[in-house]
Amino acid sequence: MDKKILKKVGIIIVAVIVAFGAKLYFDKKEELKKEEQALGNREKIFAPMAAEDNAILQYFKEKFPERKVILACEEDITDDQLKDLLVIYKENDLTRIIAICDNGDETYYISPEIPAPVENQTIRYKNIDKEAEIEFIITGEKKGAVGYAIYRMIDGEIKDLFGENMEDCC
Ligand SMILES: [Ca+2]
Ligand SMILES: [Ca+2]
Repeated sequence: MDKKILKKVGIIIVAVIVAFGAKLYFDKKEELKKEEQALGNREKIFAPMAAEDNAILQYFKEKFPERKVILACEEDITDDQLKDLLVIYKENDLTRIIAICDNGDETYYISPEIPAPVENQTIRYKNIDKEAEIEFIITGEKKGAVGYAIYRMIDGEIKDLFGENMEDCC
């Protein structure tokens, strides 16, 4: 091979390496962008903490002053167009979840409580079967053990429909 050709081949190799490097750089940037979007979506996926002046939250605090609210999230969980409230709270070292439902006549229905994860709790509302009552997914941890379960209000009770490792984190 003469020197001219060698030089051309050399230039092409360098160009390929530069292009490849640039591609890696942009791929990485794209990846970071996606991660950022996922983090932004996190806020949208998980139900936010109810406002301090939420009427049901105030009712709960007045009725159960000994219960420390960890997470309270508003949603209509009884499919009657009236907003209800799921409250995860701590009382005597026990972490529980309870549903308080608006009866529509300035009274509230209080469901029996069930065990809740002790740390890093999240509530996500999603009508999984796209029918009637909205389902809710509760996740959490206990000493690093992660669990979750899907629930629905049935006959005034929080019913566990499906779950995994929930007993390890409650
Ligand atoms: Ca309701
Ligand atoms: Ca449903």
